[in-house]
Amino acid sequence: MSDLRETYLKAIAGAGDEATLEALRVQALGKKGEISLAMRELGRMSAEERQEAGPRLNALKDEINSALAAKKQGLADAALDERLRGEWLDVTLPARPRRQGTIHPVSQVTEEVTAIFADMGFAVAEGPQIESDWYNFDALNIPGHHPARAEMDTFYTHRADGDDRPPHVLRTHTSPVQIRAMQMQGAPIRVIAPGRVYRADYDQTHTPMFHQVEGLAIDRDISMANLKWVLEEFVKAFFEVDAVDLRFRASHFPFTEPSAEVDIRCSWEGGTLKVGEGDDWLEILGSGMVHPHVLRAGGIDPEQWQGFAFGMGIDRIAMLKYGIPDLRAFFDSDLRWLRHYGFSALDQPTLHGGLSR
Ligand code: 2NM
Repeated sequence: MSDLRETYLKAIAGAGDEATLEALRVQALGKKGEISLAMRELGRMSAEERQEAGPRLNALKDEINSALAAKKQGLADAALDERLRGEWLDVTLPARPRRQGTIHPVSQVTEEVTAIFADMGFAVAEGPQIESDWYNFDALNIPGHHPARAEMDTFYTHRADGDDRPPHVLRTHTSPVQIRAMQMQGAPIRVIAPGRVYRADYDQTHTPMFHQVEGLAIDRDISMANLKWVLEEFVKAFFEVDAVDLRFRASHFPFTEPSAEVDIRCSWEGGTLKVGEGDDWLEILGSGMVHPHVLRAGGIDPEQWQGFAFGMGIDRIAMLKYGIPDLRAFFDSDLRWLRHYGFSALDQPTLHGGLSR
């Protein structure tokens, strides 16, 4: 019987899988197993012999059962360890570019613009997309009767029946963000306000939602000369050229006086845009000195402070820089378009790393 014990414990210890263990169990403890047969022999023994052999066989049966259970658990633990080793994954590794989603050109260009202006000391300001008509119009020197209100193709919200207050609007520009920034921060101030804006207009070059970035710099002694330098630095950095030629054309906006539209010298040789050379001019933004009424609406004393402001379309400068022909495709969510024009999540625009690669 001690032979039996040693044989089985050794075989169990050496078993490599569950099937082998089960075969051993049947061989020892099954209906016709060796130990079961030995137990059947007990009936033919004398009472004395039985008293001695019975407990020993029972103990052996228990011992083999425990050894089988322990080995089974050991095999399961080893299998799990093996699987964990095989499926090990470093979740801190960067995602594989291209097989994941891409950064939309509007997001990429917003980051580029933000990096350039941050380098010149401009902070980013944000505000609501649904605005009161005061922030969107009145504060910007656009009174109720002003034609600019009609020209803006504004989207209006509805008031409840009997509520006579003027309705809120979807902001038609990000200027209300700058009014809020002036009110919260006071002067001096240097901010840009990038974000979504809305106008009821849809054709080849207009979508009802588009993106703008506006800038505002207010201090005691700010002039158009500062505006010109800041815009030159911006255009050079954004289009990644060493020299640019800017042209200021007198214009009119209700919120600036004087106002100017800014063109950059360019060429369109072979259908591709080159900035800083050639005989063509490309309009890229509007600008001017902030109107005293606007400063006052922002809680800033126009006798003490003055500043410049500018605004441009992010979608438009994204098209120009990256050669994207159709504005409307920007917002179609077409995955093939996004894979073609989108950016890798790893391509973070920085001034030192190069804005685009
Ligand atoms: C433009 C053109 C000229 C502008 C004005 C302001 C504010 F709020 F400070 F008065 N922000 N942006 C501005 C000025 C925007 O967009 C074509």
